[in-house]
Amino acid sequence: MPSSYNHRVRGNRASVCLPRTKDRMDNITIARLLDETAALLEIDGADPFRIRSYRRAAEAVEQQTLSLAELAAPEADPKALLSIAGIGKGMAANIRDLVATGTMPMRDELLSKYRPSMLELLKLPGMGPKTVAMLYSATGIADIDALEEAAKRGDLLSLPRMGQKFTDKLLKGIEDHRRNASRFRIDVARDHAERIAALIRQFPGIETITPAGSLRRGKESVGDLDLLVTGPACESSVVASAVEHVATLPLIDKLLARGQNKVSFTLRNGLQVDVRLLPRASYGAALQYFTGSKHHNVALRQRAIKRGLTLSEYALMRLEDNAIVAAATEEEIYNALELDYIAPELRENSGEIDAAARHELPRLITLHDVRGDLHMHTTESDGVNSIRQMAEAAIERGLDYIAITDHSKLLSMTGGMDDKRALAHAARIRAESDRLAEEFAEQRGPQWARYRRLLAEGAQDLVEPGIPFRILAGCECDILLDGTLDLEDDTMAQLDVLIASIHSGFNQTPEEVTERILRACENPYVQILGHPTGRKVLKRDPYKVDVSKMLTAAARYGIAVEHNSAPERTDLSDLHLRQAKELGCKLIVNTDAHAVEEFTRLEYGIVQLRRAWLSAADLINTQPVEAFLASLRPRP
Ligand code: DGT
Ligand code: CA
Ligand code: CA
Ligand code: ZN
Repeated sequence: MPSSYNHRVRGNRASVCLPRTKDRMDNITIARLLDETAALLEIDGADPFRIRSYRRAAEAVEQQTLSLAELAAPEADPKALLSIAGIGKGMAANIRDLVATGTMPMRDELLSKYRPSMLELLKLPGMGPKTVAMLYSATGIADIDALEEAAKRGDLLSLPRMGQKFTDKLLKGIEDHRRNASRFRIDVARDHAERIAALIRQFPGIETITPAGSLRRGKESVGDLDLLVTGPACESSVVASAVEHVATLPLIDKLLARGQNKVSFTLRNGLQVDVRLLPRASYGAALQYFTGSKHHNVALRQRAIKRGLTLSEYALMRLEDNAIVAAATEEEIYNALELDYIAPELRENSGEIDAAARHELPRLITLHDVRGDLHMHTTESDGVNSIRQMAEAAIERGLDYIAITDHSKLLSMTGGMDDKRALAHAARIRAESDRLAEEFAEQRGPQWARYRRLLAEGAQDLVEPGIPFRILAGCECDILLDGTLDLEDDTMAQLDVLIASIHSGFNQTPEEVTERILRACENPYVQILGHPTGRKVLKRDPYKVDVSKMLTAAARYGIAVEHNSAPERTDLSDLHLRQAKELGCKLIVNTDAHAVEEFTRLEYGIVQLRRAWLSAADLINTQPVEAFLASLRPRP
């Protein structure tokens, strides 16, 4: 997935570089203060958009090579700050305050009520902003260590709603949090990789930046970032000044190491980054080596040795005379070892080398194979866009059909629908679908608009839109604690697509939750199991469901199992996905988008499917809409 960053950087390349003044506040300090303010606002339960504007500003600031303190100085052009993307009027005023006084009024006010370390507490189960604030005012506890001590001493038991059960759950949550604290989710890691790549690319003579390591292999979380850089500026005779550029990037928090062609540093959030600058001639060997995994590399080196070769981060060489056999590209290296090219997602030493030798690697699914997205929300429940907006965004992304699946009534905080509303919503969805079909027939509307635009842009292999885009009427219906469903059978019978999901009762025993899901599967109207394990990456363990039993039941009833692409979910691990395929489950990959922007999540789902060796044919929403509908569990 995350391929090389070859694109041109847009934006704030400075024409005049102002000198940095030592005693002025540096960018990273400003970014830290803005980020801290975002944390305090979050504890205060502020509007998410407001919180995000501080986080965005912090990112924009640390991305700047110009000194913000200079730009915010009283003598500077007042427009200078505003020219930075992500900084508006209000934020510019905040930054001026920070630079002039070291703080700003709102931050001071928040700091009189909270501590920034309380943000960590929000990451624990059962700890929302209100609880965290109550805890602090009652006990002064503001960080995880203090909370753990208090919980172990039994000090929390006297506080409202914090009984023994809560305390036990909390202690387990603290343990999990500690274990996961040093890892970062794939989407977070990728955002950082892109931001760093944009900065590195500002140096002339750098052509390609590729994230290697676990990020390139598509693991759902990564320990650190491994960025490989090449271009004329990376040839060994000149690499020193490019290394200097990387070692002085504005977003570096701590510089850990700096070698001839390697720089290691950490970002403010603790993420470690290893950057290696490499000559073109050995880029492929380095890419192969630093992509890993370690086990894949060990097996590959053994294969090399059997052929009288030796494989290193510099080249594949002949043992007898050190002649280079391959080094510039990974393809050459794999081919010289008599292997088909192995996609990074497969490099876990789980049979990929044998399969590559026998030319039996699967043709892995790609983003473009997906034709329909069957799980998304609109303003009818907790989404932020309309039916029409979701459809237009899906068309823009090249999809052929979607299902709108708002929540059912159990999730009252999301505005979930009762039977009557579900049917009325379905009627509106179908009306919108019909409207699109009419527009299509008259050669107007979003499908034709997109086609004409791409045509004008000179797109290759463009085909005229063949059939009208379809919006299917669905619902994400809650599975109640006892395994019954939140809508009447008669209602479900009138929908095109029915997803059944669990959003409650996470404390059920393994037997209870397994029984609950099996019972739901017996309902003949259930067609798709939504986010079937309920895990939250690095945050919440899956429900204690017996996954084998669940998948077996789904296969027996012809229920499709959803792989949810939200990067915090990606519900089914690669192992579960492989198991699902072996058991003959129908699989479906969805975005669960709550906003048009969230369609881009699909790639995080796809990358896990690839890690599970899956092809387009292993998913049912890679089919055209009629075939897809025919693949769903038939209605009684
Ligand atoms: P992570 O960062 O924990 O999510 O996982 P990786 O796979 O990115 O591991 P990392 O960052 O330690 O190393 C990146 C790649 O470099 C790794 O996948 C394989 C290669 N590599 C690093 N150290 C060694 C080593 O000592 N032996 C071998 N064979 N390969 C190594
Ligand atoms: Ca790594
Ligand atoms: Ca590393
Ligand atoms: Zn959903």
